[in-house]
Order: sequence, then structure tokens, then C-alpha cells
Amino acid sequence: MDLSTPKIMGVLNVTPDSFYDGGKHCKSDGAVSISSALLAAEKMVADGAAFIDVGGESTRPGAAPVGLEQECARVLPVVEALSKNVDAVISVDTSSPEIMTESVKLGGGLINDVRALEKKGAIEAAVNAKVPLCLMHMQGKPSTMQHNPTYSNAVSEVCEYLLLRVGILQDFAQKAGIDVPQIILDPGYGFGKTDEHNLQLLRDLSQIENLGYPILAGLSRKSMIGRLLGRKPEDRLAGSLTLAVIAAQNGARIIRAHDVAETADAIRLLQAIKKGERDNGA
Ligand code: 9MG
Repeated sequence: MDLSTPKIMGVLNVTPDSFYDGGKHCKSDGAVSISSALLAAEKMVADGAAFIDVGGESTRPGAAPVGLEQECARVLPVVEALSKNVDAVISVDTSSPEIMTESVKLGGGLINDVRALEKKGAIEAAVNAKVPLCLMHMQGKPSTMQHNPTYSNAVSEVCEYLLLRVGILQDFAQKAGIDVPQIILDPGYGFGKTDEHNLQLLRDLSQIENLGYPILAGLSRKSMIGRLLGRKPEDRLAGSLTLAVIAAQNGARIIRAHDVAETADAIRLLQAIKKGERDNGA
């Protein structure tokens, strides 16, 4: 994966209940519409996405967990269709070891786990899948994570947790005689964090970057923007673009976004500014 410049990861939720795009790719009987998902993915790639993140479980605050059978039915046919038809890395947003294993057989090229491989069997499945892995920090679980998130120092606790998970993953891979996969780290904006925690993690993103792994930042349309600006999810584009640019400026290499065309434009402008700085020896 070339992450020498920031890349866009388009969000493709095939869920009925995600906070912004829930139900967008569901038929009237609730089943996933593969043609709708494929069309949306093709547009995101044309708009500049290098990754498409397919998710079958809503992890918005308060969301109930989804059963394995249902998650498989939502995600696997879409991963198969996208990997055959779309020129992007197909990322699979899952914590389930069974889905990690099966989706990679169908062409999935990245595992994005908001639970950082904490589910039983997930480390084994992810290491054996031999694709890059994104490990995200979350305090608590989606159903209750926003009740009273507490840290003595959010940035150092997030760094500590991510390093711990990397160490466990590396140990497992080494003992199994398998190459350690490429690892991507994510502070997990909005996952068991107050607005102030999120802002600190954005301000001090370079401390997480200093751990030595590429960073993924997911801020798109999140409720922090809603609270800070008083905006509903559909009115959070300007806020999302602002935070995407700040994340990329502070070191993020993958920006997870619902609005790919707009985010790609914003990041291109940032890159043009950075290129000017380099050319002028700044
Ligand atoms: C699935 N998902 C929702 N928000 C996310 C975020 O911020 N990061 C990652 N890696 N995945 C996310």
C-alpha cells in the first residue's frame, strides 16, 4: 500500500441503522442491494477513493451488536462483488474472525477492526488472512461507550493501548511463523471519547504518528461535529472537511470519509500547499 501521501477511504455501510448512511443500500425487505452498493463504490473510486470500507455492523453510540449470520449475509456478497469490479482496496470493517477469514478469500484486502482484534479468535484470523490490518482504539463498547468516557491523559492512554495490541499481534505472528502484517493505527474518534478527548487526539495526532505506523482518521459527519457546530448529520460536510484536513496536516495517511469527492479536493489542496513548502525549502 502506498501511503506516502494521504489516501481516502470511502465509507460503504450495508446496514439498516448506521448514523448517516444507514439503509441506503438496503432493499425494501431489508436485504442488501448489491447493485446499489456497487454503484456507490464505483462512484467513490471515480471520485478518488483508494479504499472502500464495507461494514455490516453499525458501531454508532448506542448500537446493538449484530449476529454473525446477519453480518455475513450483509458483507460477504458485497466484498465479493466489489473486489471483482472496483479498482480499490476493499477494506472489511469487522471484528468477527469468521468474516475476516471469509472476506479475504473473496478479495478483501484490508481488515479494519474497531475492536483492535479483541474478539476471541480475531488475532489468529487476522494474522492468517495476511492482509494489512487497522487497529482502532475504543474505550468500552458501542452500546455504552459514550456514557462517561474518562481518561487521565487521552493521548498517552490511546498510544499505550495501541502499542499493547501491536505487541500482542506481533508476538502471535512471530510464534506462528507468519510475517507480521502491515499495521495501521487509529485513535478511534468518537469511540468512548468526549469532544475534548477527540480534539486532544486531533491536536496531538503526531504523538500517535511517532509510534511508527500509518494513521487512519475517521471523523466524517461524526456527532462531535454536530455538538460543536449544532448541526444534524446531513449538515456536517464543512465540519468533516475541516477536520479531515487537520488530521492529514497532523499526519493521518488514510482519511475515512462519506463524501469522497469533496474530501479528495480538500486533501489535494493541502498537498499542494505542502508541496509548495517543500519546493521553497521550508
Ligand atoms: C467503522 N468505523 C466507524 N468509524 C470508524 C473510525 O473512526 N475508524 C475506523 N477505523 N473505523 C471506523
